[in-house]
Amino acid sequence: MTALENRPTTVDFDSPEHQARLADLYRDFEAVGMTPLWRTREGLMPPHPQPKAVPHLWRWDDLYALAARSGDLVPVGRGGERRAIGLGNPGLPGDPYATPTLWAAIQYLNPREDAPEHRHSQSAFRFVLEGEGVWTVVDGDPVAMRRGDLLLTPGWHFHGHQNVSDTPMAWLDGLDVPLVAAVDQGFFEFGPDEVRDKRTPDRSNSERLWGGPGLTPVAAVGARPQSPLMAYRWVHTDAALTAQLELAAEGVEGTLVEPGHAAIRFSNPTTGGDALTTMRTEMHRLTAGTRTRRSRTSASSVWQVFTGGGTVTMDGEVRTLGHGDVVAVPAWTEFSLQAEDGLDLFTFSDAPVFEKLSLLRTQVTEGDDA
Ligand code: GTQ
Ligand code: FE2
Repeated sequence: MTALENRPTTVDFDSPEHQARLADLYRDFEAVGMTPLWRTREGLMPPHPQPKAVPHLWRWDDLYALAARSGDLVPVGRGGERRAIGLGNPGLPGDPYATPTLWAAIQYLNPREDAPEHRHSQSAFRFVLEGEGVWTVVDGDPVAMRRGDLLLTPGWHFHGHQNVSDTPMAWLDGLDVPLVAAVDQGFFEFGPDEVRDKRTPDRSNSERLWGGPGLTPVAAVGARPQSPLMAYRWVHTDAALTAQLELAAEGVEGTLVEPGHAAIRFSNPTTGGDALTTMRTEMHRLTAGTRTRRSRTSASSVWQVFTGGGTVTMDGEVRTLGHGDVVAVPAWTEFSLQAEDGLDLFTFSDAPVFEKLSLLRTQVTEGDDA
């Protein structure tokens, strides 16, 4: 007799005998590491993202004051490598991560202090809210760090930082640390203990080679996954944003610039795509009184106010924004910005990862509930 023929034609699912056999089955599933989908589907396949991370805001005054205190108390050296303090999302307790994919930290260097060279598979950038006097040396190329600049350290490039000035300097670091950890792709190597190149040029070699607008060196033609340009200077960013707003105000057709909202993306000059493979970096400018439409995206992001003030609304909750404040925006959070006077913001996100995987979704919700 086959098992099929042996099967009862009617099953009484409520019978104590059936319930006992079912309990045995679930126990035996567990013993061999099997999990039935019918008992877990809603956790595994929710209708939309349900992040553990929560919308959160850190005040610059708190970040800077605490970083400065660590400057008095904690040396920088081999092992710890950096005086960088990660911003931990309260929805991700135990992990110093701003979102499940993004590390955001304030890094602080005292006058005449060096942070030793190393390299890692994680990609990094620095955004400078204020100050100057530090050069970050990327694969032997000293790159000046000044207010409003974005400096790249793509994955596996050696880098160390040196403060050659008589004042401390602090900046925002962004890395893909949590993403790389989650997928077991972390590699790390020490470099020389001393930063190798003590020169402090105004322009890095990477800018001399790649810094002409739309000008590709013919000897280096060809797509590269990561940007070969290590510095995006505030004079250029500022001029581009100003020009966008002027064009929009003049009513010039075909610019696609939204009135009152200019934005630039820091791009890889060899492809036109994102400067880094795992993180999107942008600068936004809202004119006084401008409010962005409410929207959500499956990317998670971090924002830092560069200049000006206003408010951010996340899932209906309004928070004021001031100089240097940092905001974490989890996936699928309904988000909008409002400028009071003018508002310049730097932002980074994990969007390029999900774009490449055909997972990225974005939705304008403004009007849905109006
Ligand atoms: O500056 O090299 O915030 O390696 C975290 C890890 C900064 C850095 C961080 C790092 C760095
Ligand atoms: Fe590093």
